[in-house]
Amino acid sequence: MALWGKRSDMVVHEREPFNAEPPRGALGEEELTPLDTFYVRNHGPVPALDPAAWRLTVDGLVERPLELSLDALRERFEEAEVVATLQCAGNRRAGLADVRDIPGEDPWGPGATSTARWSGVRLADVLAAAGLLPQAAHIAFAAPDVSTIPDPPQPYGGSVPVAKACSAEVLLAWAMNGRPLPPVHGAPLRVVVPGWIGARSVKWLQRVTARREPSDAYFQATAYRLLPADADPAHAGPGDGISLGPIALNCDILRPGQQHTRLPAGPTEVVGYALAGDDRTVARVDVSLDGGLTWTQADLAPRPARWTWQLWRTTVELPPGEAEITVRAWDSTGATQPESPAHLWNPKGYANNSWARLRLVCG
Ligand code: MTE
Ligand code: MO
Repeated sequence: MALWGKRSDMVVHEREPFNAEPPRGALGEEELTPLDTFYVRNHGPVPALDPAAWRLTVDGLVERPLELSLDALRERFEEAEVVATLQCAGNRRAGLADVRDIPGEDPWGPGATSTARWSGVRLADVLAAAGLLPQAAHIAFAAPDVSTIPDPPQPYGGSVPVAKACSAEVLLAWAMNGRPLPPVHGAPLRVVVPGWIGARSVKWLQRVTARREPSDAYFQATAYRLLPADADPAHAGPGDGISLGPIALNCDILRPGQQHTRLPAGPTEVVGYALAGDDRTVARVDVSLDGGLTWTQADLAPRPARWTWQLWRTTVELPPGEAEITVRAWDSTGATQPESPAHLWNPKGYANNSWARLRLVCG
């Protein structure tokens, strides 16, 4: 059965709250991810908000607190559009869970990554209208959905530093791929923070608060932080670990589809994505058939827009027997991805950007 308007072959990690990613192959078809294919990451039930009664509060370190209806947002501010890829910090967690168990977190594959054309207004314009005060260093976002996993249950929220919040690319979006924002993606209004972990793109936005400090919402202060490998996440408190912000350089293989697929030996087309965080770009994608001893370069498609992933493709000659395709990307600073998930393992399973590997049986 199609849930929340999604395609029937979504990999559903949880039904309530709904969490699902598209199957690998589905992502590589198009540069913009269709609405029925775009991944969904929810920490609590989807709130039912009445768009007519809904208001956005803008408060904190501003000269003029605002309360804006959707009509007021549309009338007072210039409409803006950004094509951007969202990626969850839990993307590819399955590769970390293979190294060591990660209790309580879903084993996402490479599909917690999707790209859309977002439209709405610039957060910078709304903050300017409210008169952002110079003491403001962080912009916090609050939403009404509540996650019952932490004890006590916690409403969703997060923040980004003022410099990112006031950049031209950060939107308050009411549309996705030219369609009204679907309820499961945050209707009536969500934040879109291109280049940063998906967790900062707060859905069902109700309040924007300018602060001196980052948000103290659970999902900013305690979750989405990189704990040391020997930490016990059940006892992690606010401020422990490293706060995740800009996403890490990453790539994965989207076709041929599944691990351990049987394929004829010989020339085979391999397709995947690569994505660099924040102000970096993907410079090169390398492919290896010998576990990384020697590499050839994949053809990198032009980046569809400033804040998006890039698809890449190459043809490899698969030998008979067992084969393993290994892929890594390089970014515009000359950095590349770490080889092994074993060295990245962390108790909540975030930010797995180790080399992508696909094992096949050929012949
Ligand atoms: N916003 C709210 N209010 N509640 C949430 O659970 N999940 C976050 C973010 N915004 C979340 C949220 C996370 S972790 C991610 S990765 C993205 O939304 C996912 O956006 P999507 O479901 O539209 O793909
Ligand atoms: Mo996420």
